[in-house]
Amino acid sequence: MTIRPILIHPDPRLKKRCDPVTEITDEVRRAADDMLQTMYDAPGVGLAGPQVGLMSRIFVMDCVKEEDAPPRPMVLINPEITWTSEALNVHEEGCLSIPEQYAEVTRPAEVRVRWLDLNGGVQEEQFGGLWATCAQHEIDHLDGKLFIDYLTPLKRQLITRKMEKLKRERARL
Ligand code: K1U
Ligand code: ZN
Repeated sequence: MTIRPILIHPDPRLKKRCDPVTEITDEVRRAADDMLQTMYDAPGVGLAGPQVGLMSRIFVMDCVKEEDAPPRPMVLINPEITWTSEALNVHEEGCLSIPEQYAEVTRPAEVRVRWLDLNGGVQEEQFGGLWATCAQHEIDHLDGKLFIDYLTPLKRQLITRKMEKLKRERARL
């Protein structure tokens, strides 16, 4: 397993809609393993393909919060939201592609998601709490959307300028 570098906004790959996975090959399985390791190492609770330059509809997440609970690493391929609750939830979001920036985003409180697992089996599950927020955040990544796209243009511009500065500083190192 390899930790892959995480792309930082602004990057054109983070604005593109990803292609469906057509076959679950060893390459897809390796990418999923690497993505999980990269997510845990960051650390984060989710990670989507385009964040590591993989322009395919795949994301990983593990939103288990309890210290003593076992981890629940999940790999979701070609995920689709099949139902959203009318009830909304406001959650503070972060993004591994926009380090150290956080903002409140309003989204459906619960979602049902259907996806393919690594064996090609169809799975469907209803998520609430951080799981629901994270799944929606990650599916947005697959559609080229970032959480800052929900903010005012002024806030978005401010964060984008900070990220441009961060990237310049990192490039000088
Ligand atoms: O997609 C990403 O950039 C990952 C992102 C997912 C996410 C976080 C919060 C709300 C919605 C979606 C992150 O994991 S940011 C880091 C983070 O939230 C975290 C880090 C360490 C421990 C717990 C959470
Ligand atoms: Zn993100």
